[in-house]
Amino acid sequence: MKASVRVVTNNPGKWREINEILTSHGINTGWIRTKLTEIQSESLEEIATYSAIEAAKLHGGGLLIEDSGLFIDSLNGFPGPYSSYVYSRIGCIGLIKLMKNVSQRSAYFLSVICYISDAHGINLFTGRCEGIIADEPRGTGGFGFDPIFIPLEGDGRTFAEMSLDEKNAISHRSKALREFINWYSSITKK
Ligand code: ITT
Repeated sequence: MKASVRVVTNNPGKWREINEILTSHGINTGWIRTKLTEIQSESLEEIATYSAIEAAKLHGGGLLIEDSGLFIDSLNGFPGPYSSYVYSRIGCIGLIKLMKNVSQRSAYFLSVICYISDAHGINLFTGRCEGIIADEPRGTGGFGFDPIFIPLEGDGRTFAEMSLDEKNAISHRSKALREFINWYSSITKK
C-alpha cells in the first residue's frame, strides 16, 4: 500500500503545489480544506505547530500543515508571519507601493511544514527561497505574492510567470517538502 498524507489548508494554490510534489514522489494525498486558527507569533514554526495540534484534534493524525511568509529585508522582514493578512488587505500593489523608491529589494520566502502523527508526534521542516521584489506585478500563475517575487535561482521571471513545475523546482515550499519527503520515506520504510 502507498503511504498517505492529508494536507490541511484553505489555500488552493498551496494545495496544488504540495499535491504535485508529494504524488510525484509516490505519496498518496488527501486535501482537508479548512481554515485553522493562526496565532499571532513572529515564528512560523510556532504558528504551524499550533495549527497542527488544532487540526489533529479535529481530524486525527497523519496531517501536513504548512505556514509560509514573504520577508522583505528593507521592511525589516515585513510582512513575514503576517503575509496572509497583509495580502488580503493590501495585496501585491500595496507592497509595491511600500517599496516605491526603495533600491534595496532583496527578500525571501520561508516555508515551515509541520507533520503531526500519533506514531511520531510533531516534526518540522523548513525551506527558504531568496529573491528580489519586482518593480511591478508580472504574470498570472501561482498565488499570493507570486507576481512580485523574482527568485534568484530563476531567469528573471517572477514566480507568477513560471509553470507549476518551474516554481516547484526552486520554491521555499518545495525545499521544505523535500526535507519532509526524505524523513517520511525513512519512517515509512521501517
Ligand atoms: P492556510 O493557512 O489555510 O494554509 P494561507 O494562505 O492563509 O492558507 P499562510 O497562513 O501560510 O497560508 O499565509 C502565507 C501567505 O504568504 C499566503 O497567503 C501568501 O500571501 C504568501 N505566500 C506564501 N507562500 C507563497 C508563495 O509560494 N507564493 C506567493 N505567496 C506566498
